[in-house]
Amino acid sequence: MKECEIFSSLRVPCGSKIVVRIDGRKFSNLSGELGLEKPYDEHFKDLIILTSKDFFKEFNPAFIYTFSDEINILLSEIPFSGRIEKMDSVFASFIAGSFTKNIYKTEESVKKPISFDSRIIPLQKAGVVEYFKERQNEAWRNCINGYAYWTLRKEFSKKDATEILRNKKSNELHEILFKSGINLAELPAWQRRGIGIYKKEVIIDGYNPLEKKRTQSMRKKVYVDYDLPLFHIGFFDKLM
Ligand SMILES: Nc1nc2c(ncn2[C@@H]2O[C@H](COP(=O)(O)OP(=O)(O)O)[C@@H](O)[C@H]2O)c(=O)[nH]1
Ligand SMILES: [Mg+2]
Repeated sequence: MKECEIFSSLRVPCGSKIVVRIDGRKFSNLSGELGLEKPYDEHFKDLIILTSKDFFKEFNPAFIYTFSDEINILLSEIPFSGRIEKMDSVFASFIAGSFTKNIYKTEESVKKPISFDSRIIPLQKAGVVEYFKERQNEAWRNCINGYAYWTLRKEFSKKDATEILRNKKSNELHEILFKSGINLAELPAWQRRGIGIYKKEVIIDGYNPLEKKRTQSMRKKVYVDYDLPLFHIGFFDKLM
C-alpha cells in the first residue's frame, strides 16, 4: 500500500527560503472560553511567546513573528528532507502540544483539545521581507479593528458594530478611538507591530577562578523583541 501514500514525497522547492505559518483553530471560541481581555490579553500573549520559545529550542529557526493567534516561522534550514507532510504535521502538533502544556502550567484549563493549522510558504529572499511586511500590516489592521470593535461594542450590538466597522475608513476609526480616549500611536509596540523572537548577541559576565578575574564573553541568546521596528530589508539581513 506504500504506493497509495502519494503525498509523502511532496517536497519544498530546492533553494528557497521556507516560512511556516501556524494559526490557532477556532481561537475566537477559545478566547470566550478563557475569558480573555479584549482586544489584547497579556497572559494569552505570554502563552504564545512561551510556545514560540519552545519551538525555537527544538527547531532553532532563524526568526519567529507572532501576533494574535498566529505564529510565523522563518526556518534556518530545511528539516525532514523538505517533506511537506512531515513539516506541516510535526510543526502544528508541536505547537498545539506546547501551547497545551503551557496553559496547564497556569490555573487555566480547556474543555476541548486545542489545534493549529499549518502552511508552508516557499519564498526567495526578497519575498521573505515582503511576506513579513504583509503580516505586520495585518497585525496593524488587527490592532485598529480590535480596538475599534470593542469600543463600538460598548454602545452597539454585535451586528451594528460589525456593520459600522465595515463602512468606516481607517482615519474615521482613529477618530472614533481618539474620542473615547484611545490614541493608537501610544499603544504598546507589541500590539501595533507584533512580537519577534530571534537570537541576539548578549554579553555574559563571568569569573575566571584561575586568574581571579571577572570575564565577559559574547553569547547568542533567544531574545523576545516587544519593540519591533517596521520591517525593512536591513532587519532581515542579520537573520538570513
Ligand atoms: N480577547 C482576545 N482574543 C484574542 C486575542 N488574541 C487572539 N484572539 C482571538 O483569536 C482570534 C484569531 O483570529 P482567527 O484566526 O481569524 O479566528 P479563529 O478562526 O477563530 O481562530 C481573534 O478573532 C480573537 O477572537 C487576545 O489577546 N484577546
Ligand atoms: Mg485562528
